[in-house]
Amino acid sequence: MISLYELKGAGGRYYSLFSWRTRMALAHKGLAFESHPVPMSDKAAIAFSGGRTVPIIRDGEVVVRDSWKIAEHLEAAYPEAPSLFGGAIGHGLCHTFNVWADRTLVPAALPVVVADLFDRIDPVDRDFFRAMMEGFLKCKLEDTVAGRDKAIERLGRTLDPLRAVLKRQPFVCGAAPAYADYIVFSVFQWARVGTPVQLLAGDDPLAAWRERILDLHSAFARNVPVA
Ligand SMILES: N[C@@H](CCC(=O)N[C@@H](CS)C(=O)NCC(=O)O)C(=O)O
Repeated sequence: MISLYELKGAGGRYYSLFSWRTRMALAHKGLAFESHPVPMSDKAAIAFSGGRTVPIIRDGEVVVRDSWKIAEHLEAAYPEAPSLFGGAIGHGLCHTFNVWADRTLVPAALPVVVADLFDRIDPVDRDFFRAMMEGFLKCKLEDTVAGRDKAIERLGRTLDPLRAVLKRQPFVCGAAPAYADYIVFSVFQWARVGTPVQLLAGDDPLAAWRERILDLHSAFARNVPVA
């Protein structure tokens, strides 16, 4: 069975944004996995990977770190299972989309989620998490609360092209979901696990899409501890 190393949250929460991409990719491929939650500050626990971040998978003898590389590994190693990319062009386009999401969507969501998420991480990680996030944000975690409404507006504008797409087709990838859907979903699931703040209005096409993703693979992502 594949082992997935991911972040350990309080109350059994799985709060690693990038690991949600891997979780959904594994579910999409129909691959069983065993979760190994590790505190964010425990770098010794993941030293075998040669890096300092999760997700990491161990698939037999193979260790792969980085959610994008893991998706590529799963697509290459399990070609008979449902495709994540839909061929070579889809693979290249999805890589572009992954970089866009990491550089645009994730930073736009961070100030919305981070203060509440702090209360839901493993308590042993408090100092580590605060130092890292305050380094990214260049402000105290608590200062993000006052600016949250503006940050939600900014995130909404970032999501606007996706909203337009989802008015015309049910999934980011078209008629059926695949990895690009999970890239976007990872941000919403991170928010769902990390904060009670609602990012979307009920009539937003993105809200209906999120419900469709939550229903996938026997409601795999719906039935987890949330904020
Ligand atoms: N590009 C990497 C990013 C991974 C990443 O930043 N993971 C976070 C958790 S979601 C992490 O392990 N952070 C711990 C740290 O930076 O020390 C990927 O896609 O896997």
